[in-house]
Amino acid sequence: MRFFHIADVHLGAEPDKGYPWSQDRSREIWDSFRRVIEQAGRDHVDLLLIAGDLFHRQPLARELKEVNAMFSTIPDTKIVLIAGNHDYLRKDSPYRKFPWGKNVWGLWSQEFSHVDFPEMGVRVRGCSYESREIRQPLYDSLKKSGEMPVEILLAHGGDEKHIPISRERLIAGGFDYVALGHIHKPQVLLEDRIIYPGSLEPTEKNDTGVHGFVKGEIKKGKVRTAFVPWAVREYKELRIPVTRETTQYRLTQFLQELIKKMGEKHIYTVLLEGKRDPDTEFHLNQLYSLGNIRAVEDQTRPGWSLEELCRKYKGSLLEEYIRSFGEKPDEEAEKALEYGIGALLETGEEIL
Ligand SMILES: [Mn+2]
Repeated sequence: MRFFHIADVHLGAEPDKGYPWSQDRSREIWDSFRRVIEQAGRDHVDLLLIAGDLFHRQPLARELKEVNAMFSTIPDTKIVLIAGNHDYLRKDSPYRKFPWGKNVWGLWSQEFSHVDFPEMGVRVRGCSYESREIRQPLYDSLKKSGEMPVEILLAHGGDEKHIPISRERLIAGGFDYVALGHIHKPQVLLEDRIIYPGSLEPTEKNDTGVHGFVKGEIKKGKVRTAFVPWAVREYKELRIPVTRETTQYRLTQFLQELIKKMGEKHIYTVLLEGKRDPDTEFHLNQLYSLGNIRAVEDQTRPGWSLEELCRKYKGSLLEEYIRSFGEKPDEEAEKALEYGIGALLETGEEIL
């Protein structure tokens, strides 16, 4: 028996609203989802598990129609889904009354329920969110029933406000596989057994790293899984080392080449680090056009030459101040020293 396990697709999300690539991202999230369905068809997957937050917010009826149409293209694949905290089952949720296709099962209740597939010897158990938050650790006391050869738990949560999860208790539950959702970074709690695939596509800047889904096979009660990288893009952080020699021009060149090397489709947060020439001021605005750049943060510190300063301001308060830190100040002291130098220089030469 072969399965795909996806989670946190967040259809309808508009990542990085206001940025030039935001609309593309909205579309890419839908595309990525459609491509998984197509892949499931090509791979003759028996079971597609969707572990909550398929939608970023309440789904619209016409969006469910779209999703259901995609599902109908893989009639031999059984699809089981639950609602997460983002697409929770409101009283009027279209999830409840939508006429799903024959191969689709929604566990539309906050009470646990299950669906059995006798031909596969598989039971899938789970529950949906009926509100934005569930603070009770609902999965803690859940146990495999023993009524079916293979039992899968479809679960969504793992933080304080969204069904807190205890790894030990999940393991003790004895399920053959726990298909988790909610945490956007892929995470294996127990190899081949209890897994967060992470969000299919990253949906915000903190979703750094690779994204995709889990594929698995259950043979004679033994589960084997593999992570499938799938997302079109990644959020990446670029740390740019700056020295006293770094000019605006060189910074621009360096960043341009780096983005080319790392991939121009990715979305970047740029951090400037190190010690710059105290006289240099970087024009951060000019860097944004070099790629999909969300933010540029200048964390550089002025690289004073203490000797030079002492020479230039000989006999002054500034020299006295610098000398007071001794030959080799530690890192803390050095920061204080730099801060002090900056402040003294700013107050003006007349008092120095
Ligand atoms: Mn969630």
